[in-house]
Formats: sequence, structure tokens, C-alpha cells
Amino acid sequence: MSHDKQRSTDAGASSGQPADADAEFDSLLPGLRRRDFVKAGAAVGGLGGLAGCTSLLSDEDVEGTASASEVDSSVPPGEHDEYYAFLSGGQSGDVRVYGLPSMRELARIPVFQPDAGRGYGHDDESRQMLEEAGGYTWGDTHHPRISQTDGDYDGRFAYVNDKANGRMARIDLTYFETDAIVDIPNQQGTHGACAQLPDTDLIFGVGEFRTPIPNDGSGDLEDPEEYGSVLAAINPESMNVEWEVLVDGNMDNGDGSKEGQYFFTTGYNSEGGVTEEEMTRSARDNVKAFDIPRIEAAVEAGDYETINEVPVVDGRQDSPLNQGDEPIVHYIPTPKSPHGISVTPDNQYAIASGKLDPTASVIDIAAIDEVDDPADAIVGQPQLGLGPLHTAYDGRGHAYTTLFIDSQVVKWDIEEAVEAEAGSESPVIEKIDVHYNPGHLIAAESYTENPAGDWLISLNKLSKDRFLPVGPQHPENDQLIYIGDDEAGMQLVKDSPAHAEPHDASICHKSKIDPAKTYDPEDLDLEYTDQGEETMERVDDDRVEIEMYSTRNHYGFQEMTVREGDTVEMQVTNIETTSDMLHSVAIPDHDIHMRVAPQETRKATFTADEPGVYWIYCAHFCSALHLEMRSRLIVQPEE
Ligand code: RUQ
Ligand code: CUA
Repeated sequence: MSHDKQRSTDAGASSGQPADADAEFDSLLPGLRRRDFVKAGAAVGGLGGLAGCTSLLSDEDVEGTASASEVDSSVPPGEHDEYYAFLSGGQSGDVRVYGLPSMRELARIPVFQPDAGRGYGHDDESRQMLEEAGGYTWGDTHHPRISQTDGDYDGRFAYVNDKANGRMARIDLTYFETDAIVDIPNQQGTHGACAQLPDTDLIFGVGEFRTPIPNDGSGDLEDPEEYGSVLAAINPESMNVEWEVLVDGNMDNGDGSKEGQYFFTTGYNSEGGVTEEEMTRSARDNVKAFDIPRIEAAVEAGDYETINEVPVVDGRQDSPLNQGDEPIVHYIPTPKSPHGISVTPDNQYAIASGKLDPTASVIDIAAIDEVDDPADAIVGQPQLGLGPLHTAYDGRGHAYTTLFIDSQVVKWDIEEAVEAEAGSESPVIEKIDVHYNPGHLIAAESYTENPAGDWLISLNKLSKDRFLPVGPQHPENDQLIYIGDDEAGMQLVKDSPAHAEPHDASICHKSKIDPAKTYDPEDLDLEYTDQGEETMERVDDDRVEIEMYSTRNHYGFQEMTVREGDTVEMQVTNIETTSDMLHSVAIPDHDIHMRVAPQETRKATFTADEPGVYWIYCAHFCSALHLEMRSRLIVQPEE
């Protein structure tokens, strides 16, 4: 079977969609027909061995699919994984925690959506947080990034964007729960998310959708020339937006340089178009390099306009702040609608993937401020394959880039790419087929200064025929690839079906995260109610306050009687000290499932608006007498 044929079977016949994508791609790249490219690409695949060596192999040798693997990825029953992987949940609005290399899903952390499994959005505090963040029932998480200190994961927090509603959330990694959400003013389509490194001094939200700013109907809504998008800098402690920078064109993904000076974003639609055709017209867009100290100096100097209470600095190309040789934003012309960008672990390069161009652009970070023509900061442009999207690192000088259209991951040599001619394929070491159409990929600790270099996950958008069919919506397929053996090459280890729709991930060694076993009551705002301290009080004509505990197998009150129309504030402490001994307060017909983990106190406020008897019960299976763990809520009819 020729490589070409296989591709069309893989990508075309079973779904139809990628074939269309190819056709589209052809139209975007006149002069480079897809088929020609695949032929050319075939010459450089195979197991090239060590960095930079590429061997010329025949078509047969480059199928690339390592179907079986000798790599031991087994994690026997009862044993623990080596890594935590945090995967975004896309339009499900959550972040998933996997163990690696088993790819077992250990937890789902709800972020932008209520989740009864964890009582999230069911108690007053989390409900209020979701309400104050806009009151939406969903979000679209793409880029989970773990906080760093000194260029390494510190295990304190993870941050993740909401593309749908322009928000950024923080997850506390002591409790593995969302503890803050900011609704970012002046920004729609918060896409890229990343920290200022090496110490997580700022979190950046990258605005993708161009809108009038402010978007309140006051300006000309019809004229796209009047639209803009901003980069938002968020304080990681207070989660307030400190400042924003207005730029030309769409932005997309982002990553920070390792020493804190730059934040990079890719961007498409420098054309400022509003239709697909307009957005893809020009052959070049740009990478923006935001000079953070200069932007902060401009804010300091009062060089901004306050819009929706946020200082907005003008970073457009014709801004006075961008004239002269100390611009606040460098616009580096890059082919064509570049998508992913990531900084190499040694901070030498920022690598942007071409998306609609088969190359990646290697930007020399030290050169950005030296060159007269920003284009000269690009020191390498290897030809990788079709639809390059995202790049990860192994810490041994190799880059790994997803090829969306080719359904492959390509491994290439970064220094070789700098030495080779632009457009050369010689930096390519090998390619491996993935199934199918990968978006992101992530290597263990790739975002730190010291990647681990052993495991890589390719987050594939389509799974098609890989699993039992479950109706028209298929799972995604996150594939585990071993990259620890340069001689043997990349080895596909396992498929892992995923609920819609992981985008990106961060992988962190287990030694860097220290999750709590029980809650520390000191960390919570609500007061602890021990056995014997339970109270039930009518504080008002129509308000009852209850404070009680829960333990195996009962609640502080066997029954609670209130009047129809009462507002009931029910606070519950789980007084268990044993890890994993959860209880909950499920109230039939009141839409409440309040979870209480050991030593945790939560409160839910509700209206008792229908007279009757409601059996409060515990929904976490806690003991043999779990079913008996109940209490009656008696709502007396109004007289
Ligand atoms: S994006 S599949 Cu939202 Cu990170 Cu590139
Ligand atoms: Cu407590 Cu079930």
C-alpha cells in the first residue's frame, strides 16, 4: 500500500472531513500540491537515529506506525503512575487529571461548569463564584498550565482559559479544585493561556476574537476595521487583570520566554477579515513578541487608556509606542496563519507552527531586539509536513510537531533547522502516524526548563475506527508515545479514548505535587461544626439557619422542620478524619448535591417552596449503612 493511498483511506473514506481539509489546503497553497508534498516527505521519514541524521529510505520503510511496542508502560494494579497529566476538557469546561504512563483518568476537575460528582456549583461558595464569573453553564478550556518557580513546576496552581466566555480560571492543586475565575474585560475568545516565567508573575490571556473595544454597542459595529483584540495580563494571586495591550489582527496561542522578558503570541487574520476567505488571503501573518518590561513601563508612565476599568496600552503597529528601536510589541512576519508557539527549554528559540504552511519558524529570541528587520529574527524554517500545529520538546535538542493534515507527529532537530536552508527537510528525523488529525501534543515537563524526555501525548481530534462505535459522536483519541529512545525512534504505546474535547495538556512529575489528604479547616471560610455543636435556628420570619455535621452514618439532625417559603441555609461539616471518607447532602426536588470531603465544611442555601417530606440522603457510598444515612426535611405548609 502506498503511503499516499493509506493516507486517503485513513483520512478520507471513513469521515470525509479530512479529505475536504486537504482540498482546502491545496487551494491555500497554490504551487505546492499536497500529493507532491507527501512524495517529497516520504524521502525523509524512517528511523534516522540520532540528532540530525536522516536516512533516505524507500516508500515501504516510512509507514511509520509503530503498532506494537516493546516499551513497558504498564502500571500494575495498586501501583502508582510516574506523572500527573492535566488535560483540558474543551467544551466540557473541565480539566482532567490522568496518570502517566497508564493514561488512567484519575479525576475531572470542574472549572466552568457545575458538576454534581464533586458538588461543584451546588454549594453557595462555588455557585457564587460561577455566578460572579458570568453565570454561564459552560466554558471551553484549552490550555492548562501549571505554575512554576525558578523554571520548574511548583505544584501550587494550574491556570486554564475559557475561550467561549473570555475567562481565566485558577485551580488549587492542594485540593484539586477551582478556586478563582476572572471574567476578562475587553476580551472575547480568550484562547492562549500561559504564565510569565520563570516564576509565574503574570498569567496571560490571549484574545482571539476581534471586537469593538469596548464592546458595548457604542461604536460602529459593522466595520471590522474598528475591531481589535487584546492581550490580558492577570495577577496570579488576586486574579485581577492588571493591564492589556491592544494589537492588530487576530491572536491565537501564546507562550512566555523563560526569563520573563517576552510573551509570544501567534496570530492569523492579519488581514482583519471577517470571512474565512478574507482571513486566509495573505501569505504572511505574524508572531507578536510582547516586551513585558517595556509594557509595564508604559503603564507606569500612564501611557494608556482606561477601558472597562483596565489600563489598555496601544500596541498596534502604528502606535507611538512601537516606533523607534524599543517597541513594546515586535511584529515578526511569519507564514501563514501560524498557530502553536512554544519556547525551547533553553530559552534560545520560540518556535511557531505554520498551520497553513508546511514549515515551522524558529525565532532567535536574543536577536529580536538586535535586528533591524523583524523578519531577520527568524533563523530557521524547516519543512515539516502538512498542517503543523503545536511543538513540544524532549530536552535533547529535538522538537516534536503535530501535523494535523498528515495525521503524524514529526520529530526534528532544532539546531539542524537553524543550520539548514529555509524550507529544507533535512532537520526532519522521523515521522510517526497518529490516529487521527492531532491538534496539540505535549511531552513530559516540556514547558519547563528541564523536560523529562520520556513520554509524549498526541491529542488527536478524530478517532474514527479506533474504538467500538458509540453513535455519530466519536471519542477523541489521546495517544501515548514513548520518545525516550532516540535510536529506536518514537514508539506508539497506547490509545486512550477521551470525552470531548481535550486540547492541550501539561505533564508534571508526581514528586512536584502534594495533594491534601483531608481538608484543613483553616483553609475554609466556614466554621467547623463538630458533633454536639449542631444548631438549627429561625433567624427571621422566613429564614432558618442550620449548622450540622455528617459522619458515618448520620447527619447532625435526624429531621429538620421548616415552613413553606422559608429560605434555608444549611451548613454541613464532614467530621471524618479518614482520607477518602466522603459524604454528601442530596436534597430531592431541590437540585442540590453538596459534597463534603473529610474535614470539609460547605453551605447551601435554598428555598423550601413546596410543602412535603424530603428524604435528604448521602450519595457517596460511605459504608455498609450508607443507605441508612438519611435525614428528613419536613416542609410544613403555610397556614
Ligand atoms: S489550540 S489544536 Cu486552542 Cu491550543 Cu491548537
Ligand atoms: Cu455518607 Cu454515604
